[in-house]
Amino acid sequence: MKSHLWIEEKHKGFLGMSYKVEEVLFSGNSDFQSVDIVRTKGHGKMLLNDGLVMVTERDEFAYHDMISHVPLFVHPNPKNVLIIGGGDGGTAREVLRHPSVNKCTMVEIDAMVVEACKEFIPQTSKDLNHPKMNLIIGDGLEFVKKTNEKFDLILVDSTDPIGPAQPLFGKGFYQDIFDCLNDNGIVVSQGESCFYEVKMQTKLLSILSELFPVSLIYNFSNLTYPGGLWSFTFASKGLHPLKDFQESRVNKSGLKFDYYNKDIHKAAFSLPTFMKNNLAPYLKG
Ligand code: AG3
Repeated sequence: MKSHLWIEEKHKGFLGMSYKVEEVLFSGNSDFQSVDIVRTKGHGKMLLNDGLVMVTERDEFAYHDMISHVPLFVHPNPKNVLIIGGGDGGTAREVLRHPSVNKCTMVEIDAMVVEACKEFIPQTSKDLNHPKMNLIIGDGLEFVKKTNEKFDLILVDSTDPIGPAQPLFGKGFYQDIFDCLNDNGIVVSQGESCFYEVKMQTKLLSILSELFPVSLIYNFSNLTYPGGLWSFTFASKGLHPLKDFQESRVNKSGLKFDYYNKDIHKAAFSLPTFMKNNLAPYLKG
């Protein structure tokens, strides 16, 4: 049946972004959050957690290209990758395209997100059963505290810092991340809106800059996160995202991307002046 519904993400009590819904595919409440998948008229299928847009088929490529290929092309030989969160599977899908990666562990707290995406959004979830995948339903915070495994790359693919993801923006978590990264390891994290979340970005970067010799932030734009322009933080034990970027590797890889390319890789680290001014004390490397 054709629906007459619109869905609206309400952001911070002062902004609404609404989308015409053609069909509600899934609605559930997990132990952690509400999980909805709807088919929209303009953006394909859309996943929302607690009413916030996580993924749409139309623009997820921008986010998933930029969280993964930037660090994967900076690290000279990424083999062991850890994703915290990322239940929709889009980040894993991109990581697994790099042949150097021989294991991709993903620790997602919410089984309902994984199951619902497997059923309704194969575009992002299609590789979650890949033989190189080690999918753990569990708490990422606990995992990095307890694991003895070392990773070349950790990608923190979280929701906003409210609800279950809140501790993923704290110092204890990043200390544990530091400890389970290899000597030339990199951590890239979902870094929120540079317009609406200045405080959060400042806090996250100040934590990263206390722990890591390199702490930077880069931007990409998409359609469905509030404000459109969005950020990832980049922190490492030494590798620099521009100085250690061998751009010829991108073409040599033979991989094709709809958002990422060697020019956007470099441009993404050029920041608007207001961001430089806000974040200057914490940009290192
Ligand atoms: N992670 C969520 C990014 C933040 C979206 N925020 C919002 N709509 N208010 C996306 C997960 C993709 N794998």
